[in-house]
Amino acid sequence: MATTKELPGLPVEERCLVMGVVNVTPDSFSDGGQWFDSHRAIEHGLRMVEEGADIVDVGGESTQPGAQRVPADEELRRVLPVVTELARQGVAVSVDTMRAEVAAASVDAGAVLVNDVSGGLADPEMARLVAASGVSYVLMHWRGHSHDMQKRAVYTDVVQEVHDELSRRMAVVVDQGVDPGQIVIDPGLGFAKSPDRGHNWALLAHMDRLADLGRPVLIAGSRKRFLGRLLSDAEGSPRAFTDCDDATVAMTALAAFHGAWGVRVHDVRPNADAVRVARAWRTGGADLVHGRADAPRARGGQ
Ligand code: PMM
Repeated sequence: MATTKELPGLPVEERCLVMGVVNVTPDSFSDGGQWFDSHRAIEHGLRMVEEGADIVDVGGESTQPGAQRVPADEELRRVLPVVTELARQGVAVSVDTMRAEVAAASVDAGAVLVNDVSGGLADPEMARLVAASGVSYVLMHWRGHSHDMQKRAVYTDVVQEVHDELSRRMAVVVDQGVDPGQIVIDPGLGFAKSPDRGHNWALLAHMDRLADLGRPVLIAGSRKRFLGRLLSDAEGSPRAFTDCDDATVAMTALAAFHGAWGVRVHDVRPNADAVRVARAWRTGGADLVHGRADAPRARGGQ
């Protein structure tokens, strides 16, 4: 599985890329409320770049299980100032949205990646917008909106079904004009995947099957419920998501080692370290310079 893929507007590194998450929402399960204020969100995004984020993913709508939708104008109000300022400062900005209208305004404001958790299913205009703008596009496996998505976590063979559903979605968006070279695929960990039935782990274990689709793979399991479930205490109570960052780093190291194109994470610095360790391990240090990996901006200078 190749780690290096050129995608429009995005950095190219030999190692796995790190996408830092800024949820400009009052209610995301992983960091809800912390970055709801746009100034704080911008500062947080810039800090993540200093810590080693290659891309900053800005979202204005929570997609946690059970979440209700926010109106488009409110989503725009949340994300646009943050996208605009980060892009102005030279950050590779991704916009996490299911709406073509929000994606279009964000691309106009400088976003280089549209991260659509619905894989084009939530908004029939999305594929055409992505095609016309030529930006990179994360196409995620999705079976329906968050308010009832866990009811759809029913599979006979989760790896095969996610593979086939992603393949069909890719064909549809390509038919609508998207160039396959714009697409990153994502198994959608936690989206219509049951933490009780091991769906997320099966997908991680068989990431190579998804890579067979011929496009880079993004792994976005940071702080998700299946990690908390894995690390449940002796009484069976899940570990709080706030205490799952170490497990996230372990997942990042493994995903990077096994060829993920990128990881989407909340706590950037340790994950930026992990992708460098994975790269050095995988290559036996062949591309290190005097034993050094590439440094994040603040640590190594420009
Ligand atoms: N998960 C969330 C939000 N955006 N984007 C992609 N591509 N893949 C994901 O799995 C994904 C996403 C929800 O998690 P959060 O509350 O931590 O942002």
